[in-house]
Amino acid sequence: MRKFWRAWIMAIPVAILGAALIGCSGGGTGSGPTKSEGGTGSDTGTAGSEMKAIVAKGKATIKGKVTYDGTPPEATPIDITGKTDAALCAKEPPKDQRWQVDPASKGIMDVYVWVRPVEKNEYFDCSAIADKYKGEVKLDQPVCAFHPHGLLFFPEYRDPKDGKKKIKTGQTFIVGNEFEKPHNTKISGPLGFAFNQTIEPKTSKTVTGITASYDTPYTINCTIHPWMSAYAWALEHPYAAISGKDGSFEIKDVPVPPGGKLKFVAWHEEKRWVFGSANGEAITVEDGKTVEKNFTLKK
Ligand SMILES: [Cu+2]
Repeated sequence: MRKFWRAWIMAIPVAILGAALIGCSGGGTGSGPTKSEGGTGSDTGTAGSEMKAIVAKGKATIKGKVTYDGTPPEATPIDITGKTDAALCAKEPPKDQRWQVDPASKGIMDVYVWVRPVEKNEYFDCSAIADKYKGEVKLDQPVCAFHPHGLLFFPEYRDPKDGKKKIKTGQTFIVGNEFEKPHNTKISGPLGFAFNQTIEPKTSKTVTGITASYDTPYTINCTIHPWMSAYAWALEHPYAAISGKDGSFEIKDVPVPPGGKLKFVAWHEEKRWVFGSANGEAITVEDGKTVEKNFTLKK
């Protein structure tokens, strides 16, 4: 199972991962500027309404599995004949990563799941846990594909004293290049975010200015090797996960609001919103309990 924190594990050296922390991450094959996902406008639409921190009544776990409905598609090789660095890139033959389905389990990898409060003016108070996420999230390019293909960020959280303000967690995003040739990483994201820089061989760069959004992912490409793609979601809390090879995911320590109602959201790079919109669908959680949330997708 690849959890939320897969990315953290690679990047955050030690402390954080010992206990059952919560994770975050996001991914896709997009090209060109990231467009709005047709979300809720909640990222910017809070002006005027007071933001309320949820007073949690315990912690729940949400786990489940995303499986392919029908005969799983095979990962299609991408023909890079004649493309820049084709011979070197062939060390890791590129494949279309939009549908990564495990033939045995039919599990779908790199589906993003997270929770959000029912009301747009509500938020989770992450002030007590934010420190755990201070480390690095690293995106590697050992050959001509991004590793991992999907990332989650927890860059900032809402100020418990004034929910309209966001406080940085201190998490940093590093793009590395272990390949013997340059990559040129192009990232677009929420609020017109743009990063477009060459990463020379055996070097890395820090990407700054990542902000949380329930509506818009980060789309990551390489302008030198245009088949390369990755996605990332950055959220204002860490209650998220990315499905692993067998399609399974687990979100731990989900704050239980009074009444237990939350929204469960899922996103796939080609299908986009699995439950209709960035609002997801209703889910009920209970302190100390695990909710099973299984669902299917098909092309
Ligand atoms: Cu590249």
